[in-house]
Amino acid sequence: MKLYELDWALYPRRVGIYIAEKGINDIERIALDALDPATASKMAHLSPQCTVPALETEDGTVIGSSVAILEYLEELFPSPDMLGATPEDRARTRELVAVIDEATNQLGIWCHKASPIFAEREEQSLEAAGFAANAYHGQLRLLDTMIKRAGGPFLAGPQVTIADCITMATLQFAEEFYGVPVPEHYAALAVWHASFAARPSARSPTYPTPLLALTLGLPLICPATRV
Ligand SMILES: N[C@@H](CCC(=O)N[C@@H](CS)C(=O)NCC(=O)O)C(=O)O
Repeated sequence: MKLYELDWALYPRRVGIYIAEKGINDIERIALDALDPATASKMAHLSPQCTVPALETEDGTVIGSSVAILEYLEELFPSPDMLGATPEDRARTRELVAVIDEATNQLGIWCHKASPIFAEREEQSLEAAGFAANAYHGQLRLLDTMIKRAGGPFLAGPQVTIADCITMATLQFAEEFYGVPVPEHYAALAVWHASFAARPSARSPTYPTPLLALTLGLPLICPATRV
């Protein structure tokens, strides 16, 4: 199997953190270069989504969505279980994934509409970005409530699930690439984040320095007003 990725970018990090947690060694990792003009056409050849991560399976099937990749790998490598042992546990994990997926979508809109890194590619709108910034924090607030109910130490309860990997990827990318911190007053989320960030799977990647010059400081350009 081959995993095509930008090894520092948000959605590929979901899979990178998962692979490290799971201890999978037999996937060939192919890192693309975000600064290489040829990368976009390489992605376009991989899948209709034209994005990474993209997993090419042994029979040549290409899976072009991070959550589908994680669920596929769970089927191939069921141990340790990172989805949930019962239908109810699996529903709980998927519920968390839906919340953080929506948070990630809103973070994406916030960045695409306000960060200078997208200024030449997309129409900018501080109004749209501001709505998205608040919606991002609304999803984090919801996650905070869900964590309290699950009782920890992980998002869905006693075991690490794909929801932890996906959430870590978003919070880490928001903080380290765009300068968006995890609000400390979402106490359960902040405690979970501090603890999961210390795991070897969550070690910070190296970001392309020329990009950081454009991305860091997003909240200074367009702050969230309802945090
Ligand atoms: N829904 C997709 C989103 C993947 C995605 O947007 N990946 C970004 C990197 S983090 C990408 O490849 N962007 C390339 C582009 O938009 O041109 C998934 O879950 O995998």
